[in-house]
Amino acid sequence: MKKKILVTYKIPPCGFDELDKSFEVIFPEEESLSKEELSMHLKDTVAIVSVFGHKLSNDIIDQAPNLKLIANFGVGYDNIDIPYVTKKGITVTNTPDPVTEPTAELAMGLMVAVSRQIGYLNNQLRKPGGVVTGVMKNLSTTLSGKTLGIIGMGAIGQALARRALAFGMKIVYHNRKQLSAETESKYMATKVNMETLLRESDIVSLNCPLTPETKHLIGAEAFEKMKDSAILINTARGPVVNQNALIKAIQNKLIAGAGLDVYENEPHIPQELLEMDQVVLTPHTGTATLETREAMSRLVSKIIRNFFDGTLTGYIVN
Ligand code: 8YV
Repeated sequence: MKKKILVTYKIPPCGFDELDKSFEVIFPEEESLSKEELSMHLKDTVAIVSVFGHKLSNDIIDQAPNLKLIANFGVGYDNIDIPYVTKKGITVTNTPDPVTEPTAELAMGLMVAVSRQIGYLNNQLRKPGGVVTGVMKNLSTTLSGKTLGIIGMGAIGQALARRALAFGMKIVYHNRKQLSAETESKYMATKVNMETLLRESDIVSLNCPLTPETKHLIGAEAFEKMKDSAILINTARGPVVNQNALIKAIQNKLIAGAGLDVYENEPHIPQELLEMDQVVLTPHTGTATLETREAMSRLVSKIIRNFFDGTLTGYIVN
């Protein structure tokens, strides 16, 4: 019997044909593997490819006594109960490299779209009556010369800083670790405490993982500290922000707007957000480009190959 690799959700097949012939790779025919398909294969499964947005339940893990590897298709792995699988001796990996640039690109896009009212004006123009033009109408805010506060200065935070620098922005950041002097000077970035970041930033961008420490990191208290002209950008994880507090903060004009790619209960987006002119929304598409999806597949399949031939270096998160 061949050892099985279960790809739980539809992803490009790139790279999987290079896996040793001793493996059988099971891809879903539809969007995802059904419960029945999972149960049929789990006994002989040595690796599972998991996808964000779909919790990999411990019940599935328990049905796979030979499972050695969970290769997550994505950088964030809060869809997996890491302490539980670690106790079972299962290795978990992620795919940080290919997601860095497209996620930073979307964060930059949301910053421009909210501050220059691209979303709002685009919507208005299509309505009967459209937009009234005039020199002192449709005024928005320029990013050049403004301060961007980046919370989480890992690879994605740094890729965003590089873009913001090109837009003429000043960069402050908050991060668990201090960056090297060389990295700080590359982005002309200054480490500040959370309070200073919230008070001084014109744009606050979340680029940190979701952990027990970052859950609801941005809530009512944070919005009180932010400038009333500030914009919040979230391309990280929805629960880093207290969504109800965000809605109230925008309604009460504590901040000026938001650009969001992630939500507290995905794929649900609250009606209040959908109706706000000061908000630009995308449905968790930070990495949703064809090139990125293919690169993620190539990396995930390479990780599986290297794990089983004993040459894997890096990518292990537990
Ligand atoms: C998703 C992401 O994994 O990398 C991450 O952490 O959130 C995304 O890239 C991807 O969209 C698949 O669901």
